[in-house]
Amino acid sequence: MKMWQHFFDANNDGSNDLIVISGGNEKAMGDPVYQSRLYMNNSEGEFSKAADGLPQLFSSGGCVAAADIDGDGDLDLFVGAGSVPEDIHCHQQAAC
Ligand SMILES: [Ca+2]
Ligand SMILES: [Ca+2]
Repeated sequence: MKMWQHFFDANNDGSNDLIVISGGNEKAMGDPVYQSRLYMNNSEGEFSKAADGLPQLFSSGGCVAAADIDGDGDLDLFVGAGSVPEDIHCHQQAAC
């Protein structure tokens, strides 16, 4: 299992928050272990996991970046997909 993290200001309060994504091929697609996590900074350097900060997506991640894609002044997230565990498993078998 691999993890990627990125600090960005999710709520535009001047303090960087943290997103952590997971990827790999140890678990099947749809496994909750692939759910990305968002940790909010309380402006004193203490982070707490946001209960409903991100949509439920149980797919293997491969990268994460933040930018204001739609130009509304708020940062948007791009989470790139990693490998598809079932595809890798298939390619490892001669009969695929
Ligand atoms: Ca913040
Ligand atoms: Ca935006």
